[in-house]
Amino acid sequence: MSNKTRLEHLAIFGAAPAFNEKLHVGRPNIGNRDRLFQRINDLLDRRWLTNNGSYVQEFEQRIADMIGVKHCIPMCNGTVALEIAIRAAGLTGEVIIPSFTFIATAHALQWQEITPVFCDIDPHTYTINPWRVEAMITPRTTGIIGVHLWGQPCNVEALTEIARKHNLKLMFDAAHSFGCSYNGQMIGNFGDAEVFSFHATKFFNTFEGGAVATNNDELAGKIRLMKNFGFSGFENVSYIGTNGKMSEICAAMGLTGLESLDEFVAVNYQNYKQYQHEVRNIPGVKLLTYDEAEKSNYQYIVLEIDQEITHISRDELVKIFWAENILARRYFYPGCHRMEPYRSYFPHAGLLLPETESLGKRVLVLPTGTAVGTEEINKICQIIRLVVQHSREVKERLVDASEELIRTRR
Ligand code: T4K
Repeated sequence: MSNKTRLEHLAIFGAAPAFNEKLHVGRPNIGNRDRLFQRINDLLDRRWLTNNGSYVQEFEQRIADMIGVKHCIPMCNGTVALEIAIRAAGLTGEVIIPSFTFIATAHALQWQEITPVFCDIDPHTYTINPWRVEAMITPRTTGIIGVHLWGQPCNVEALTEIARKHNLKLMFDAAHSFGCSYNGQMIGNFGDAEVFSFHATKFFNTFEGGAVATNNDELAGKIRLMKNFGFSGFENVSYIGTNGKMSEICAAMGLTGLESLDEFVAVNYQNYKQYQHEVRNIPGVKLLTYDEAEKSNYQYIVLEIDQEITHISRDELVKIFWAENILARRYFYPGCHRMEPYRSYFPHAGLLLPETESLGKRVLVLPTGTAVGTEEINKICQIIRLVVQHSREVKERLVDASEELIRTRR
């Protein structure tokens, strides 16, 4: 890892990259391998690999207890968990969601021929703007799905009030929010249901996985049947269903990860504080802050670039990072409304989404988690400082640097 103190040291201008190996956003956290291998041996010995095995049952109990929710039903991934929750809750017609989210939120609806209606975000919290939601309600609207973006809770009270007033279902895509709280209560307890993702890239993972949390017994009953083809006995099917089951090996990974959860959060917190400290005096660069009075998993390091001040755009900075083997991501650019099929269905959706359009151009996500340490963060922030300090010169020289570099370094 070389030191970067002058523009000639930047890889985009021909120097060696800051890191020999690519530094990814979303490098999985791995718990205690011995414990994991013990569990894998055990499930192999027992020859019970899936279909509500004992590890899945134990995992289900552990996560429900941790969240303090009546039901937290493990699934094969977050997207299928969303699809099942949407179906079980009886959503049809149109459902209001933010466009500023991962595409799975929209696809989980459209996959079932429910129209996602894109609502703008609040410019301060970046979560769905409740004051804009009401304007999007039509006679076809059956629900609202808020997204606790990057672990930042939505304005749950306002959304609950709107849902109650208009007799709509309220759900939350809580893919980023496992282990987070809102007003002291764990995420997983709000709305009709909340959906977690335990994908490899999340701070807590089960390789692939997800869960639906709900305090509604009837809804939980439906979800349990639907994730297992609708079977309510060996030869009795009660509903249309699918295969949303979590496997034993995924639950083994989950149980092992839970034993290291505090450590994962502590590392994320430490990284977050270091990033916060290092970028605090860089003009035009703002780090997304988490409310430290709440529980948080600190899993996303989100930088907002104000180009008016930095004179360097978010995209130029990302280009510079990639040349250094720092694979910063532009989550969630360009917004679901600018991706297919929604772009074709609603070509003018952006007109109603000014904050979404604007935020999508300003933010980038940086590496954190147990794969990143003090030295790496130091180096990343040194590069930001160097680039912002010499932004005008960087900009001029960038004109000559090719897009090709990003593509080939991936
Ligand atoms: N709702 C929201 C709001 C979500 O953010 C997500 C998923 C969902 C719903 C759906 O949940 P799941 O069905 O996925 O459980 C990644 C994840 O695949 C996705 O789970 C996540 N959100 C999204 C924000 O990020 P991509 O397409 O950006 O992934 P990819 O393959 O580019 O990986 C990201 C980085 O992680 C790469 O730089 C490489 C690194 N990586 C990845 C994997 C899989 C590793 O180092 N090791 C690995 O094993 O979507």
